[in-house]
Amino acid sequence: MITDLIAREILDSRGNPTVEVDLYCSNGKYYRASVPSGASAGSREALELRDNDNRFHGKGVTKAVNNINNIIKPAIINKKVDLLTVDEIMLKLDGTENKTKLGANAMLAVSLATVKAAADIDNKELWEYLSVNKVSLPIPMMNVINGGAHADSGLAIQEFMIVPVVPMFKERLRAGSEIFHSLKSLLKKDGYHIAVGDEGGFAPSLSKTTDALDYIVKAIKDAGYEPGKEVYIALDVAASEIYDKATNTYKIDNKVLTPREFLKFYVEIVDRYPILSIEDPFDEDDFDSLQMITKLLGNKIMLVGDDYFVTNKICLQKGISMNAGNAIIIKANQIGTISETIETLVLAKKNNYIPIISHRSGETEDTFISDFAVGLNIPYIKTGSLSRGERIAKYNQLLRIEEKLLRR
Ligand code: 2PG
Ligand code: MG
Repeated sequence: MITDLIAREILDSRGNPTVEVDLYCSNGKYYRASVPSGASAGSREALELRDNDNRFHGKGVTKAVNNINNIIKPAIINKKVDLLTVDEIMLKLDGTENKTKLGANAMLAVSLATVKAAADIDNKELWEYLSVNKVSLPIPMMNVINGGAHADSGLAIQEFMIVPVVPMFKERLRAGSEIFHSLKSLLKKDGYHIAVGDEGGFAPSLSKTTDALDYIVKAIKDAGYEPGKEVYIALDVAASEIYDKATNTYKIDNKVLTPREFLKFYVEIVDRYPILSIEDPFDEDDFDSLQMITKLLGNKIMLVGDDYFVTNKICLQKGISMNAGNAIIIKANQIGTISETIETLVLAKKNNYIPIISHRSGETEDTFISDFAVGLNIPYIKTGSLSRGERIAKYNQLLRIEEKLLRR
């Protein structure tokens, strides 16, 4: 039984406030969870409730914290420690389409803590508790060069990721680290800054997409791996951030491209580089262009919807009905509860959309997504670069889970 719930305002990896809760149960223990926050958030995401007052430049979350302490808590005290029960109570209490009453940040913190508690009460590891049948370690998509809204590198594309597909998670992580350090040496040698962006990737002042891609290919080779065989490249364009609605154009590489020209650009780079996936290639409202690129490149690479689908069944259903995209980013805070996140995941799998579990650019030390990836057999995980504690925490948790699985 749930006996108490305490919410508080903590800071995320960018130093902005976010929500943390401790959920107390009748076994005398408490379970802690905290929620992440995006910078390039999709406009259809559930509401992240912020105070918008004079504290923390308006980013305080005391309203969300108070909603937990004053509205959610009395409704779940003495209830069973059960995800569906708790989520249902919160969804009823909120009663809005976009979680505008309670805030998705408030709801997710409680939802997360509830699953953690339920797993422990069941004497299971979180990944084990979440598992349906098959479990697996995900392939990491590691964001080694940051651009867009995550860094002031000058690069239009938000994320340049390396994707080591070698067997064993441990070896994938090793490859990532080795390539990250090779890349650091290469950039340093050429006189670029090696400071890192929000997700721990480098933010060199490169202005051309292909320059960043060339550096990555070189770094993969320098570290002793074969590009296009052992290690691939993934991009998150987060195109809504470089889109100009008035002219229906995109700003990239000091050029202004129409959707058609942008499509041609994608075809060219996919031809030239070992690219495995492209996320949010066009503005989040332009499903037609997503449909077009899926038709053109869908049998070769993953076309991933993040801002397009926002982990929302209805948005994903639109993509499915149009054959727009063939993969989906799963971020629990886009929708607000774990049970809805699982529903969207199930819908994606049923329709052969490849799921990719993801962190946010503003993170905490919570490693829930690592367990979620393994337990729900999600093939890919995006959780940043090979630096910054909040990113590494997720990778380290995956190492521990792999070790445990090997000993079984
Ligand atoms: C994304 C994410 C995470 P943000 O766009 O995929 O990398 O960024 O959390 O800023 O939306
Ligand atoms: Mg994205």
